[in-house]
Amino acid sequence: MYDAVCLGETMAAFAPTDDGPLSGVAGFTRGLGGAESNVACALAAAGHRTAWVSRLGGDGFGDFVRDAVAAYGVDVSYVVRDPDRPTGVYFRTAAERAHAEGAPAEVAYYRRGSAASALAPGAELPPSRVLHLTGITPALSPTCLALARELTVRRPGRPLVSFDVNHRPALWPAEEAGPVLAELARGADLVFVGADEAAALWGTARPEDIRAALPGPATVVVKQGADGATALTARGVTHVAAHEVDVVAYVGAGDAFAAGYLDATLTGRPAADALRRGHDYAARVLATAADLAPPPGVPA
Ligand code: KDG
Repeated sequence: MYDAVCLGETMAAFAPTDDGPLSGVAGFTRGLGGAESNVACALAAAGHRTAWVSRLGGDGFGDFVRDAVAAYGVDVSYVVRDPDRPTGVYFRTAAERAHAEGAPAEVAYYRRGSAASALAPGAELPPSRVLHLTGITPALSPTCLALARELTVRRPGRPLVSFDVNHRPALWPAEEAGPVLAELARGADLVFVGADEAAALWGTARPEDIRAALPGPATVVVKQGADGATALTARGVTHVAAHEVDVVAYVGAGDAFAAGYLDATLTGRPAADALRRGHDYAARVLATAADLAPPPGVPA
């Protein structure tokens, strides 16, 4: 029995070595780009028995992603290699510096038809205490959407289903994503959502209104950026302020927050501790350019 199983696509992610728009950036550094595997890596690094379930191409990027995730102590034996499809790839600009110049961050995905987009109902998942999913998977293909629906059906004996809404406007517009992500969130036991993304998807950033829009999950955690985070559980409402951080890059911070919250939940801690641990994990990632903290024993 695993403590956590995380399912979703991981790409070879290319972060720029220079500022500016994609058209002008000449150099990139390769890393891991996968919200769910980021959570798996952080939980494994914290000592939890963790597996990542996905599909990768038979290419060199697939080898890189598999080995880089495994280096955190995550079991990658449930990852299927598909020789007929590529591993997804994405490039991004230096988001925060681009924002400072008033330009939006650019993300260029090369993932349509990727090996992971062929994930489908019936995927083999080992038994676990927690199953972590995100709203990225249903945006990848009709079969990925069907799998997300299958995994969020309430049935006796299922793991605690954790769902990070993770709306990606580059994959689908809010009008299309909103109802689907609400449906999937209602089938989960623990939902993470940013106040800003809830506003874009469902027209409200107020934690109580988001909770009312998502009847079903036992717990809804609303991330409010520098204002902290609020957990709405069956026992009540808990708010914990965020740490003050000199932000280097936001990418990966939401995944780190979810991992911290899940780490505390797996060890039986109450919501206030889980929120605090979420902030602790997020702060470490916010203070670096990387999407996730390095594997244990490797300097940042
Ligand atoms: O969550 C941080 C990145 O790793 C993530 O955005 C990449 O999974 C990703 C996606 O699909 O956008």
